[in-house]
Amino acid sequence: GLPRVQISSLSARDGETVLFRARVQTSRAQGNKMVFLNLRQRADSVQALVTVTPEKVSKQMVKWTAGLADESIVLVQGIVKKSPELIKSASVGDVEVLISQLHLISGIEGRLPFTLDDASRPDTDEAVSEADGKAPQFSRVLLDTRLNNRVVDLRTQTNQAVFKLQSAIGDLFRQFLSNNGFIEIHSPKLQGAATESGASVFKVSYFKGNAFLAQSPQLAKQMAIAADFERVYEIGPVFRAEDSNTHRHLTEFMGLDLEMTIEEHYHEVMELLDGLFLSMFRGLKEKYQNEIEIVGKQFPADEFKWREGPEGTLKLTFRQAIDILVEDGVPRESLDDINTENEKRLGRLVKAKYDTDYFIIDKFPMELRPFYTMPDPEDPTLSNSYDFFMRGEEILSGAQRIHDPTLLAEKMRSKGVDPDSMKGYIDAFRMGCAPHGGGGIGLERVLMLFLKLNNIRRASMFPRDPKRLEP
Ligand code: ATP
Ligand code: AMO
Repeated sequence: GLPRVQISSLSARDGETVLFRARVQTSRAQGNKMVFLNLRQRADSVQALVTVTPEKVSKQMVKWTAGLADESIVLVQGIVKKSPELIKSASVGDVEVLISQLHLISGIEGRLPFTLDDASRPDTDEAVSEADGKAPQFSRVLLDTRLNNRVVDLRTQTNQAVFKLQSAIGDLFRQFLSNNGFIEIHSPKLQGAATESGASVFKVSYFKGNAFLAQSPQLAKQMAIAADFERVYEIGPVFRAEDSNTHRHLTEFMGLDLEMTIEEHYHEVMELLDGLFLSMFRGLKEKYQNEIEIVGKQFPADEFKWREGPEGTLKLTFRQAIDILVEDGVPRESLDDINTENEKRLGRLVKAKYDTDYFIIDKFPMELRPFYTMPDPEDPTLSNSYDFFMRGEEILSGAQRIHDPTLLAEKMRSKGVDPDSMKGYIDAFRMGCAPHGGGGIGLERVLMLFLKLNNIRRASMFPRDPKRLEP
């Protein structure tokens, strides 16, 4: 039979008879002798016609075609014809297909919850975002409705691009680390104890006892360093039992984690992480401009900005960050930690002053960081730790780690963690371990903030939050 073709190739096939499978995006009957179809493959679409012809197409076929439900999948055969005028509703708008045969491959049961056209407009939840004066044309479809019917929502051009970009971030992360001597590891997600904080761990039954879902590959990646792997990374699920119903918390997210040995200074890790982010930003901008623009039509955003060249990425100490906020009028007493609101405020202040959406803060107070964080040797109330930010929101957290087992056990106790519950982990340091540090990135946060999607659920194909375990 005929080879099957892609809709995207049709412009180059004027006059050919082609066969392809596609979804019916829309159908529109004109009288009882002709039907216009808009046929779609992922982000590409073309106009097709079914017209009564004496030898091939009967009136019944036209009638049947007119009754096809939107989003049905059909196999069509037809001739490609240059179209006299550009068809604006189709992405391949310079040709149309005159259909001679059409088979239904998969139909629709009942009615779709919303049309793709509706799903392609910003939902009303968007009204909460900074609508910069312009009134977008809101759709009636709320985010919740989209997520309940995610399969249909994911078919929009926007979402096809969003998840292509999500995949690209993973690719760029892997490429950069692989080029820099890292190997990929796979650590267990079933754990005997909590690693980050006891409050945010999911307990699951495990035969006659209990197990915990990993809140981070923290212990395993450090133990890989104790085992002399020197530079390791992992892309894997991270589970957090946080009852945080916010725009940026999920109960399961994809962690991009890495850990490496340090020769002299924890800044070696910061530099590497910075190089990693810059290579991801550049890679996205250079290779995925088309996808970024497509998403921008549904989620308008000012272009993501970072600093290049000799001055490099802006780095502030925690103290400097606090000073910037105090200077802007935030009472110093309220700034033991930087909460989400102040984080965003700082992001805006930094953007105004330094023209960047990306920066680093280091030297956090020790008391704000997890037990495995290395104190600053010059001031033990501070720590050799850092957070990275995009558009004023945290996307990475990391630090140099304590590799001395005695100090580690002491810090555990002071944070209310029982060292006996992590014996295998502390033992790793009793058997000798090089100085090391690393960081963990939330994939969905990076995607959300790069594209300014305003809600992390849009950056997750099937998001999990305290109120959602389905679909
Ligand atoms: P990370 O970004 O490191 O995962 P986080 O954002 O959860 O951490 P926290 O210090 O626990 O870090 O919380 C930071 C902010 O997140 C808080 O200031 C608060 O605004 C918001 N937040 C956390 N939990 C909740 C919650 N249950 N409800 C509403 N907001 C929350
Ligand atoms: P932390 O707990 O800060 O650090 O997590 C690292 C990064 O993961 C993302 N993230 C989240 N994304 C979505 N939903 C959540 N509930 C959520 N919580 C965190 C953020 C955050 O910056 N073990 C350390 C990392 C390390 O030191 O290497 C850790 O897990 O982008």
